[in-house]
Amino acid sequence: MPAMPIALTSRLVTADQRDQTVSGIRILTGGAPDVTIDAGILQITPGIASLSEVESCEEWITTEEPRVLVKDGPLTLMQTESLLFAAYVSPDADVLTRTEMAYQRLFSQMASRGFPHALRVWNYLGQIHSRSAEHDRYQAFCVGRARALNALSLADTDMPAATAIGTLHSGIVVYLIAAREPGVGIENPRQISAYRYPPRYSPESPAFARATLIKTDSGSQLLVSGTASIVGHESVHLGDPVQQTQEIIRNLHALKTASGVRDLEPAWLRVYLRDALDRNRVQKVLEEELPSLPPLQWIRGDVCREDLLVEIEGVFTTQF
Ligand code: 3EB
Repeated sequence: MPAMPIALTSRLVTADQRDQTVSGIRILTGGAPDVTIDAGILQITPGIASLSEVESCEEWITTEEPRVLVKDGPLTLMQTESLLFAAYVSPDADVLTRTEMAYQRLFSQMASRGFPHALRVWNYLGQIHSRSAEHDRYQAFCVGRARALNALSLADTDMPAATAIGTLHSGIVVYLIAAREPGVGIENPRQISAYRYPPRYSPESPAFARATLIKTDSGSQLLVSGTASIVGHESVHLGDPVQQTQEIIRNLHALKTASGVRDLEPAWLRVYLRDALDRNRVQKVLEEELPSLPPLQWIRGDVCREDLLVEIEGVFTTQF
């Protein structure tokens, strides 16, 4: 665990709850990929669309002041005393090369600024299932990411929690939160670690951890990666959003147990649906299976395996 607690919190807020006195990142839904700076906040538009009636947005914030703000071509970043928030937006005509460039640029900034540990990374790209040569674009993305990270010899234990989702826009959007001290990578005993998947899913395995456990000034937080209906390395319950959601809840539960922290509960969850029409059925499963329903954000997104319909991520905390 980090020696010092990390001053990071995350939440879902509506427009009137936004607070200008904090710094961090705010994730906006709707619109094409873009990043703007609003005081100490990087406002990131990954190109995803909300399926919620009440528009809420995800914020990852710190009470620390912004010390460095940079906007330089595809890269935007903001640095505080103990955290680095960075985003990279680029065209995605050549996904493999562009992803490799994005990761090289982001991770070299992390290293040179003294924040070598990525705690959480999000990746969005358009047309995630279309094929170029023998690979689909998610696989090309995995190869580009792996090339950049292999060059840095990133240890398995330093893999960040991550998301990789397809959008209806074009472009690659990668954003991350990095720290001076590492979090603890948590793997799910019900699933093979993604970085050990057999090559049939991608010639280079996906480089991410199932979750990152961090210690913050308000207790332990488990930053949970996009979690799908995968057991071992196989997709299960093909075509059935209800059973996929039930499997995801088993995965989330196993992850929570594997973290070794007692009394963790979801502070909020983001649900990606391939098909907006599945929402009511998926919501019913969450209502039935979770002891109390946390704030939910519904997003239309393509899970990176074509046979999967639902993916859920979020943050579990000891205070709720
Ligand atoms: C999976 O478990 C589902 O490539 O960064 C989830 C989260 C998934 C992150 C990534 C992929 C990624 O394999 C897909």
